[in-house]
Amino acid sequence: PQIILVHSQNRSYSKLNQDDVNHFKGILNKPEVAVIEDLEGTGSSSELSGYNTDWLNKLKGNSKLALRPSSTEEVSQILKYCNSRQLAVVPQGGNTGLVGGSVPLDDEIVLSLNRMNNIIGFDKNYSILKTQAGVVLEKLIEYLEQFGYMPPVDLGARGSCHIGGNLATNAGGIKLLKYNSLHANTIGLTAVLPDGTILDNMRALRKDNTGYHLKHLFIGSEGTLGVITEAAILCPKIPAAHNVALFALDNFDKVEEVLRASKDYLSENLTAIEFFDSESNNILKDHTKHRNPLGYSHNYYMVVEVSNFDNTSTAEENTKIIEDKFFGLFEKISTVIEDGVIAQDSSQREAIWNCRERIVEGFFKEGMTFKYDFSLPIDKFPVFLDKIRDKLGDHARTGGYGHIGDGNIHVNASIKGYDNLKLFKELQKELEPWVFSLVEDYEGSISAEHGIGSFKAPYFELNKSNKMVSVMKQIKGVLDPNGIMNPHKLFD
Ligand code: FAD
Ligand code: 2HG
Ligand code: ZN
Repeated sequence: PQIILVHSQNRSYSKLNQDDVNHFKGILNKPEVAVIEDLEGTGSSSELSGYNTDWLNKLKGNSKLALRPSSTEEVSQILKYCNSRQLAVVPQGGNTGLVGGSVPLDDEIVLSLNRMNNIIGFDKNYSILKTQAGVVLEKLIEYLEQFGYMPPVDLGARGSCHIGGNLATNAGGIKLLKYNSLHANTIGLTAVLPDGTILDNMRALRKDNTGYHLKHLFIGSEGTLGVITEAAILCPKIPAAHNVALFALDNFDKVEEVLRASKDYLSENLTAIEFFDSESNNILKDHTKHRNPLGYSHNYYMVVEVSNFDNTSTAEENTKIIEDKFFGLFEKISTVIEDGVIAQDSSQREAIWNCRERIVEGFFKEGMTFKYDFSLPIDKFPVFLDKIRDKLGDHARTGGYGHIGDGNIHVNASIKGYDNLKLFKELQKELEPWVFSLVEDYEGSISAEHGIGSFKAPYFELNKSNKMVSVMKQIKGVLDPNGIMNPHKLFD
């Protein structure tokens, strides 16, 4: 069983009452499914417990009410009322966030987007997808396939995360290297401000230079400025063919060499490049059913995905093009790698990707995990990992993996099991101020892609200049003067 860290804060928001609940029942379509409540706090609603608990099982909020609107108009009415009553609100997508941003810290109302799950359509002329925010990413992948397109973003949580959550966190993932960020690919957005104002920017024009691009304020704002309800997203073509290779290497200099060679030689055909170290590989073996075809004796592993975009080729020609690319790459790195394997079919492709993507699951099963998500100069990755390992000693198993092509390393360190909360907290006290200031010394970022949430909020200001924080707080003050949106997330 997982221990849940109960987070309780004293704040000056109004206390939810029966009149509030009745009001929401009156304004929402299908109140029997749109309003989930346990005002008395009897714990009778197990459904509500899911809305209160984060993916990592580290946080357990105390919300008595989850609302599930079905339209932008309903979101507007909810927020308008909450704003006037000074009731705090946590927007929630698929609740897969890893930084304690998507659940209440106290008794905030959860505003879930999970009923706003309609795909609006796809414009093939301009390859723009229009969708409601609560659509699960995997559903968008499946929908776009019929047109030969795909979302520009993909990540391990694709089966649960919402596109709205992806936008609210500006999620990165495995495709960012090739297809760029959601900031770059979002053409239109509808967001609802805390006072109920609907900012509808869904005209979805590729070019529109009329004033400030307000949509960017909501992308990556982690639910602190308003609720994203719809989006229009530029989507790339599914490549005509693709394949994946796994390489094993004995030191980090060689990892860098393979990165450079892959970028140089494969150029636009390189669609993903990821790495993981031996401890991450061992964790995968110890806690999941996934097995590394290159074994467990190497120090580093890299996953390289190559795609071909030439639609005029036949399937055989496509396979040959990809093969040639890999053989060319092999020639360049044959003296650098210790071992390598190319997938022979789609199930082997999946198996190779699982070696990288299921590491998260492995650490989760090992025990309570310190999870860091840094951007760092690449030459600092190994020294940084070593320093964290030294600091934690035998108390934790520490691994490094991630999106090496983007300069983004995930450091996971798990203590055994979920029972020793005292040890976790002691280590955390030692580790965090030190580790976050080290990132600052290296001129990196304390969040490459997961966001700040509540876990990193105490350190956010360390990593940004005072002037930048001050402007951000001013923006927050203008859009959310009563501070009802996702309190204590982002800003401590
Ligand atoms: P939630 O977890 O529900 O919410 C995340 C934040 O966004 C919260 O602050 C919430 O308040 C806010 N929010 C959600 N929806 C809205 C909305 N409609 N309007 C306003 N605010 C909103 N992240 C990466 O960047 N890259 C990865 O490679 C990656 N891989 C992952 C793999 C696994 C197995 C898991 C569990 C997580 C991974 N994540 C990754 C983290 C997470 O999946 C992403 O941050 C994802 O974008 C969150 O989407 P969600 O719908 O689950 O949002
Ligand atoms: C990934 O890239 C995700 O697998 C999760 O961003 C990383 O859990 C983590 O630390
Ligand atoms: Zn990641």
